[in-house]
Amino acid sequence: MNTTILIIGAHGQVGRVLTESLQDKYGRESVIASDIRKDENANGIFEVIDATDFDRIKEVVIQYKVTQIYHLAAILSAKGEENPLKTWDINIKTWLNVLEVSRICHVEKVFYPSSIAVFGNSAPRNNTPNNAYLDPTTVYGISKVDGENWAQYYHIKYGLDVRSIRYPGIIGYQSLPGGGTTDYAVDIYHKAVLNEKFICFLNEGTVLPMIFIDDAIRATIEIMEAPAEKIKVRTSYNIAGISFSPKEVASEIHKRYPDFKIDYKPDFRQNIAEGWPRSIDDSEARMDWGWKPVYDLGAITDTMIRELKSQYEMTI
Ligand code: AKB
Repeated sequence: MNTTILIIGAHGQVGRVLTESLQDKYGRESVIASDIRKDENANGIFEVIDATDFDRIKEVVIQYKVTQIYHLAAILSAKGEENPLKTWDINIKTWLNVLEVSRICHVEKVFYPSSIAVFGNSAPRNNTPNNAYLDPTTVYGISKVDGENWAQYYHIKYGLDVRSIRYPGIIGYQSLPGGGTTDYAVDIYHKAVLNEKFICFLNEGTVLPMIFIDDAIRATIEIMEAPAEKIKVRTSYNIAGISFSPKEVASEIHKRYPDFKIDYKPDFRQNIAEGWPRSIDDSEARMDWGWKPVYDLGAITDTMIRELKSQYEMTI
């Protein structure tokens, strides 16, 4: 059977880049990007889908004979705390809709993005293992733990091939993240390139797990393409890129922009970050389906600055 992919939440930080990568790999005619609002600049097939609407997802899946779904729509950690019940409702309802449509319509594979936000105060902070105790402190984290368990439930009960990874903070130049606790690590590069001072909402020493967008997209496609028998964890896999603090990014930026200025004004996101791991043990993903990150902080910084400079120069 031909592969036809539906991406739900294609306008987000991961969605935009993943859509392009999947289009390159499978051809434009095989990828249906969707989001809650229309994209006038969409390259390729685009459908408006509000993922809280079960019938609409089903309609698109049937219309295009979808064989794979990547469900990327969610409210992230910081934004989620503004309205916990709405966040719970949206994150869980959209996911259950995707699982149920996939079951009914015999979708072959489904991708679910989980997060380091599933961990809380009971997990070891350093080298947090895949199977650590999960007691998240944000509603986003709770919804991701729940979502992972639903993934496993659908796999065991219905044989649905759901695969998932726990993303660290993702750093990319193509689009801005929206509403996360790790967003500072993208914003800081924009300010550096624009020669503006950066006010960081985390303390200088707050170490968090991060990953460059190219590594995150590669991990996503690799887990989806791995033979089913290699996927031994059906909740979600830890993946690690690199861990660093705001001070360490700032010092990498200083090497390239000696006049770069940063101030630290921690807000409520500091508390969220303090409940998360400092580093991640991703040995199960490495062992089971061959995961390996490529980008370190120097390479991330070089790429971010080069790409953002050229984007801003183009808009001047
Ligand atoms: C967030 O900060 O909420 C996200 C995440 C780590 O899942 N980037």
